[in-house]
Amino acid sequence: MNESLQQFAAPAVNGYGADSIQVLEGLEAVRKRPAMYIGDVGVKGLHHLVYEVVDNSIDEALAGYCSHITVEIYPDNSVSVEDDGRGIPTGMNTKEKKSALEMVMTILHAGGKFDKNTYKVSGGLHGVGVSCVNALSSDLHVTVQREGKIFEQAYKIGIPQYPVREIGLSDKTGTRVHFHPDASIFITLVYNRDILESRLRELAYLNKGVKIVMIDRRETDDEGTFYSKTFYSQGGITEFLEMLDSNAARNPLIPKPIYANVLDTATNVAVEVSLTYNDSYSEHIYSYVNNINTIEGGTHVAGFRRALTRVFKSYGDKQNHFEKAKVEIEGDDYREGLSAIISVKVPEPQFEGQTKTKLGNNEVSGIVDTTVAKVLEAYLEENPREAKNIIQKVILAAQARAAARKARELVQRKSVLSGGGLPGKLADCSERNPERCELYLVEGDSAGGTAKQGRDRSFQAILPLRGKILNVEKAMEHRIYENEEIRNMYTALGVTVGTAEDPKALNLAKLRYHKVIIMTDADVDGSHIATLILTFIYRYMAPLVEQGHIYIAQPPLYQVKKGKENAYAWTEDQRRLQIERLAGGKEDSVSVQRYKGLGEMNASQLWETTMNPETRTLKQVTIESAAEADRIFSMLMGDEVAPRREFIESHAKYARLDV
Ligand code: 0RA
Repeated sequence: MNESLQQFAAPAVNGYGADSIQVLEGLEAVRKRPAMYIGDVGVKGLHHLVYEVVDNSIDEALAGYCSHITVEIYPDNSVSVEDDGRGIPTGMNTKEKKSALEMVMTILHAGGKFDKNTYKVSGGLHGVGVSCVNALSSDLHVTVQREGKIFEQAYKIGIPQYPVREIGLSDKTGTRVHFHPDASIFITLVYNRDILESRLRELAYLNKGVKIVMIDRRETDDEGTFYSKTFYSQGGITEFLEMLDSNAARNPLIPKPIYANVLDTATNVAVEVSLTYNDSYSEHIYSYVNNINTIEGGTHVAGFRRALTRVFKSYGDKQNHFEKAKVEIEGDDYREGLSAIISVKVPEPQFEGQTKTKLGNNEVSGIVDTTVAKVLEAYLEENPREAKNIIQKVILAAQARAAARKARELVQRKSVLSGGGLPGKLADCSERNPERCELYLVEGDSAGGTAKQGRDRSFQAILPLRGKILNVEKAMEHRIYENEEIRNMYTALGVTVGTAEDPKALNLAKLRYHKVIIMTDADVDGSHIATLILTFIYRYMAPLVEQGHIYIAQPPLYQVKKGKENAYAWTEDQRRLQIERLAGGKEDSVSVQRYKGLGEMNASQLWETTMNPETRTLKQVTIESAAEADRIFSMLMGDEVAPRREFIESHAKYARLDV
């Protein structure tokens, strides 16, 4: 992985001077520390390569020159991205004595130098542009159609194999990049179509009018046609919002979302907002900056909230609605049942925060505030019936909040009064140092029983959860604090709600376990339960996720046995390999047991495969994976939770916990 580029460079860059040494140093930096540029070298980084190239095409679309993008996955897991934009410029740069195309493909950050006056979605989060993809590809081939001609250049680990050359004539324009991720860099090379599709779908909604076609050449139907899907939205974020709410079975309180779309000419900041109210009890604000999901929010979200609160407060006060209802309204009350998408395009975004997904640009806050306030005021003025529906919802929220506070206080008092009395169902461990303690959240009493027998009781505690825990998406807040399983989780964890500064903040000072491991069956029901638990934790105990305390256990799917020898498999491939190993591939001389549930394993099997830190695999849930899963699946998939869990797991950081 760290081969010196110079070593390969000599024959390929013959005749190049000092500049090319700099280029090589740049590319070598990317190959030495790929994670710095694309996040990681696992599933996530692999997919990031595609986003990086697609983002460049999206930039062309935002500049107004591109309307079609085609992404193809090939059987060798190489990927091509083709667009009908202007094509990367191919002319010679007199100073560098190189084609602009070669510079864009080989110099970090070179892309922007040719085309300044547009937003760049590319180069956003980790991005350094397509040159970074080039550096991390064993082979890359680019074709440009421009000025009546077709040009090409090929590279290996970023190094040009020949100067840019003309290979034909064309009356079209556009760019096609075909790359093979480098096997010596990436842990995995297999593209997951679902992950790519959810991003492409999102991009189509965020950039209305752009048609994105995805072709998977690894799969054909009976007629030999490749799998393909088209993502296209005319309605943009409004359609996105309606789809999210309807998939999550949230019913709108107003017939059409309220929509704003404004370009601030002084700063070139573009604001697009769509918002609606529904009959749910939670708030769903999805925010984007240059097509990047800003899960930590930032100035655009702050401006949006401020405008919303101010306009509704002033409207409700003016009409004496709040006075009549005799309730004190707080900021949160204006956002119960709110669903909104805020998408801003900012020329030079400043990203802050733990995951670098929080917008810092101060000027954006005022621009969003003004835009939203103006549209909202006009809407309330012109739609009194809808306005009344929303105000009534706000009043109900305020009343429910008072009830929730009482329930929350009950939770707190209980744990104080009972002197930290632990739930009866908890089988605690003997170790008292939280750093060494683990809590398994296990579905059902029977699996809980097996886990209790199988565990190492010195440091592993078991909390069985009964059946399906409350769906926090659909329940009012006070019901959540009243729910027994949820209360058990708070008490077992030693976590309370409310600090001196914030009555809703999570107090982790007395956290009793540093690893909280969700262990459920690997079937649909188990997935549902794992997802409900995760949704609850994400929405009510996010700091636990942020601080890396949440994990998902990985029970095996198969046991392969021959005589006294016995092995476990987590995937089909592993199952085949084990049969091969134990019996030379003959499935009938071996016994293969398919585990459907944790209950089918005995205590020692469960320990050996799933709980023993020496042999188990755990997946750590990161805040990005939790937020992304929440965003994509509470919504895109509605009640279908199996793919949701699969998504969380594929995005969760792989953690082998002998560390
Ligand atoms: C630099 C300048 C121009 C376009 C591009 C880059 C460009 C890059 C990519 C990457 C994938 N597709 C792309 N399409 C365009 C502007 C060219 C001009 O002014 O004609």
